[in-house]
Amino acid sequence: MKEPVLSRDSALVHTFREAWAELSGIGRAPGGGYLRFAWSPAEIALRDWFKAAAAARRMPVTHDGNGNLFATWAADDGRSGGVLTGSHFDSVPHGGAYDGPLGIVSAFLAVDLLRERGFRPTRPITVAAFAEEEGSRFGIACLGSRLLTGAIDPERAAALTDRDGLSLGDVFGAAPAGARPDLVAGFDAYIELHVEQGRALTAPVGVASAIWPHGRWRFDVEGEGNHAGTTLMTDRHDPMLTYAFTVLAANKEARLRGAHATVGRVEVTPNATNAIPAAVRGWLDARAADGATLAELVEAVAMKATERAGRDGTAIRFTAESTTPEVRFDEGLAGRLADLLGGVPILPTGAGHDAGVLSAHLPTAMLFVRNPTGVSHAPTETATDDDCAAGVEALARVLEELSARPLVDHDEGVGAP
Ligand code: HGY
Ligand code: MN
Ligand code: MN
Repeated sequence: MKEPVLSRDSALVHTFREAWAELSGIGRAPGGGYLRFAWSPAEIALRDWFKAAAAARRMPVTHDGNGNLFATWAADDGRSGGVLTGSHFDSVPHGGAYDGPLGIVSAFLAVDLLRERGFRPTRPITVAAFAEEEGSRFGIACLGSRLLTGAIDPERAAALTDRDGLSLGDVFGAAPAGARPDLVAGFDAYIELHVEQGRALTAPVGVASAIWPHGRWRFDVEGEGNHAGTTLMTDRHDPMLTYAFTVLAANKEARLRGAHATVGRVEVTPNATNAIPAAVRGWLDARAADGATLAELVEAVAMKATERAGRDGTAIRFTAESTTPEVRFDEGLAGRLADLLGGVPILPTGAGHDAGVLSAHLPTAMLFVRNPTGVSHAPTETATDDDCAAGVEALARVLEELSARPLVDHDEGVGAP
């Protein structure tokens, strides 16, 4: 793979390193990685960083009533529209440093780079921080961008509760604003830079072609709580057996289909060493290259788990909590950006992003920054400063291109020539 013509000048690497250091201590978890749940003190500190970074660049900050923040570099002639870029601050529990924040820090640094080069936007450039992308607190992935685009009802969102029973409405003090078509329609395009979350990208920067369809299915297994020591084995209705079988079935059915599945979260009632559980609740994360395979995978797991429950004398129920259809990014835009960046790779991802939600509403593209180990959603997630600087350079070029030669000319409301 030829290395793309992206400057890796040491000044930019140094600038990135300095900016990155401002965030790297925020939300660091004692057990490793980061704890940056939406609206937790750590994520609020990152929101404060966002506001300070915007103020330092004379970029007014607005919000959409759904927890999403926007900082805008206005066009000299006051024109509206323009390019939206950004990502999210929130993390999975003990997640890595780069998943999300890299896209926001890179966006502000790209603005700096363009200003240093004397660029003046003919269309605004807006940096966004989307709320609750991981769904680690309220269970729905991309909650902020789904609210913004009307992909989830604000009343339903307000009723979502976290593991302490606090609802989004409690956090917000009211129902979120919900769909803001006025805001979304104002942008010409959305560009999200994100650390790659697999090992497929072998160049410093790549462009996304698609996001695999994926989702989260909660499964509740009801059994019969009893004494761990005195209950005869033949008298037991142990939901942990059905749960364990479901986990193994998910792994097997995914491998059979070249799909991905795991159960990373479980709750046991009463969760006591010397009691047969009364109930076990697990969450299946399943993903596949196409929707039909994903549906078949989940169907197969549910069927086998239900058969097993019959044998265990338990009952199992599956509930889809958060599903995301396949996203195929605009091929023309992806190709145009890959060419602009010197012929960088174009590749799909199995990870969900706010870009996946926005892509249903405006021309959207993603830039990936190489992840040398492919590890993500874990403390050891990493990217080199060199590659991150190449990402800033790439994003600056893309923003300049799309701000100077917009995809949609709001004045005439037609596609750019
Ligand atoms: O879970 C995902 O795919 C993303 O990292 N939120
Ligand atoms: Mn993530
Ligand atoms: Mn992410």
